[in-house]
Amino acid sequence: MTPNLIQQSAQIIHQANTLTILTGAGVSKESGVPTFRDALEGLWAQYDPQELATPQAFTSNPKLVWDWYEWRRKLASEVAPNAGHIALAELESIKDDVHIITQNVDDLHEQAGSQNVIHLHGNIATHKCFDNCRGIPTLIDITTLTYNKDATPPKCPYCGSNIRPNVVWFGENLPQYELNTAIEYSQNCDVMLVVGTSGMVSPASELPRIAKQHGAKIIEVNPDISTITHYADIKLEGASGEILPKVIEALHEN
Ligand code: BV8
Ligand code: ZN
Repeated sequence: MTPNLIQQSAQIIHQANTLTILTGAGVSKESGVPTFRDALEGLWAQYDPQELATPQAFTSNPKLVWDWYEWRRKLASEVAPNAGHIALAELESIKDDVHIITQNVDDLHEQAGSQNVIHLHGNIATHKCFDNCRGIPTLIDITTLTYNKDATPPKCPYCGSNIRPNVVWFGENLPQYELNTAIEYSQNCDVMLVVGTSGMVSPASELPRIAKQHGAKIIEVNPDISTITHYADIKLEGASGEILPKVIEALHEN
């Protein structure tokens, strides 16, 4: 990928008043978090992620789905942010008015020092009552519960229903505040940096389109083609952990 594209991207970011960043599983790949389509190993390999990540799957086989999330939660708790996360956190310190919107359920952006990250699809490290018996969401700290690890999922201490991960499943609405804020940040940015997403899942996949329609420049970082690529102004083809530090370096030269 030509250094010139890095320079151009740094120039555009340097001139931006408001920068919105949308990330997907690709930004966490170099930390060792499998992308959504890769997160199917071992006994889950025969399942389609969109089948597992649904309220129907949890209702019909709570243990299978719970254990899949426990495997992913444990993995996410054992890895560290990579140079891509760190570069984005640095971008927040270099420029005012930078907003990060993520589809990821890990907290690697926060671990890298990013503030006010909008999690569109929830957070795998927190849990709630499946029936939200005490209001949406009825968050439950499972570390305070004693339950038999083999008889998973644990039960809600208030109503006895199953406890589930505090993530957004397919067919479920996104949390209202996060979605409205993400749409606002997409409508009001000069530049949107889209990092490591295939752009296959809506409404997150619509945010770059909204930004483009509102006049923003779109810079995409991805080693592969996504649904955003054809309308991106600049495509930085490669791994975010390698490319984003170079963009920061070029920004310092600006
Ligand atoms: C909703 C949390 C209203 C859980 C997730 C039919 C047609 C169109 C849409 C629909 C349809 N039927 C239903 C829908 C709507 C549906 C949807 O979009 N389905 C798709 C699959 C067709 N959306 C929903 O259901 C949403 N809710 O719409 O509510 C509603 C209600 C009722 C009925 C209808 C509508 C809820 C969606 C949220 C689901 N939860 N995650 C969990 O994590 O388990 S989605 C999950 O998958 C992730 O959060 C993320 O959003 C998505 C995965 O996408 P990516 O992050 O982009 O990851 P992916 O693996 O795809 O790609 C990785 C990319 O990284 C690749 O491009 C790769 O090249 C790149 N990469 C790899 N390495 C690197 C890299 N990039 C940079 N550096 C690297 N090193
Ligand atoms: Zn309950």
